[in-house]
Amino acid sequence: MIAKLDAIGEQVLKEISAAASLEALEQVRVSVLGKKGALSEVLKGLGSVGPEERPRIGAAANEWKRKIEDALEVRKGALEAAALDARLQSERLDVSLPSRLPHRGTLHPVTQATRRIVEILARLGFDVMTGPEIETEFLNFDAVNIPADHPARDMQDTFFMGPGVLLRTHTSSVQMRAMRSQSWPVRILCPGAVYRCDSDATHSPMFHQVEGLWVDRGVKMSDLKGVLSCLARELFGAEAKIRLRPSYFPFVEPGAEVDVSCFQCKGAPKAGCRICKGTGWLEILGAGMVHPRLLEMAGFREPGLTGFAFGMGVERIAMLLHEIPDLRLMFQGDVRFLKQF
Ligand code: 2U9
Repeated sequence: MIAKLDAIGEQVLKEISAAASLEALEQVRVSVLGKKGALSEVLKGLGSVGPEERPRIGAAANEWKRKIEDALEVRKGALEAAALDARLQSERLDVSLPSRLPHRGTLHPVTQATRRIVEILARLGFDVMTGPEIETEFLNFDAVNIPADHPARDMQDTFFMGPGVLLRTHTSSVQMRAMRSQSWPVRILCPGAVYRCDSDATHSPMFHQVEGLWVDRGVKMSDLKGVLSCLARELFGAEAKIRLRPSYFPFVEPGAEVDVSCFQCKGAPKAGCRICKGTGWLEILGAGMVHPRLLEMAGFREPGLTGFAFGMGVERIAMLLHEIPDLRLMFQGDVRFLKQF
């Protein structure tokens, strides 16, 4: 019986060291130590052995059981370590690979154009002022010479928020706030969003303006022309010229629409020019000498005080600068469009 035990033991130790996986090892364990395992079967036959033999055989069986359990434990540890090694190898990371760069945003063309206009005019001494987008009807209309029932109110379809309160239709209200809260001279720029109930290929219910105002003793139309030519040259190139065409804006008298020479045609208008449509000129803003009624509304009564003002739509300027064909592209937030600027 001892010889049988030894044969089983030796065989099992070989099988243990040959087991190539944890599952195979478990099968070996069950085949020898399980209820119907080889060692258990031998021990079941112990009853037929004489009492003097039994302790010796029992001790030998226990000895083999212990040896087998130790061998199983050692092999299990080795197989687990090998499995861990294989996993680490397969999940190996190359920590020296460069990381993915975060997507870099760009400034919206309207923001870029606003900043450029402000930067140019700030060099001429204009200070930037901002004000509320929700405005009183008084400051948006009455105080800038657009009284109730005046046809000019129809030029700007208005979003009313409540009686006497509206979304500003221009930043003129900020210019008026500035004049009413400070003394002359005033030399300011008012950039910001404005709202008009209007929407098609060339109009948006929200757009951006930059308005400028210079009030001092003896400010003349020629000062206006000088400031605007400088702005045009800086924005559109050193050869850019401007021209003024008489026009009506309630805030100014006289008023003018201002054109810049086409930067594509460069002084020699071409019939098929896609930018100026062959006219040689591009309308960029409106301007004029501040209406005496506005100076009065601001409480500026000093004799000899005059001023000029101008206003422009920034989307229009950005569209001209970048040859953007449709205003609506400005408001769609399409990254494929925005990342071009
Ligand atoms: C005060 C005094 C004068 C602002 C002015 C314009 C002419 C003008 C338009 C251009 C295109 C608006 O964006 S647009 O639709 N603006 O033509 N704006 S003079 O004059 C002022 C404003 C406030 C106190």
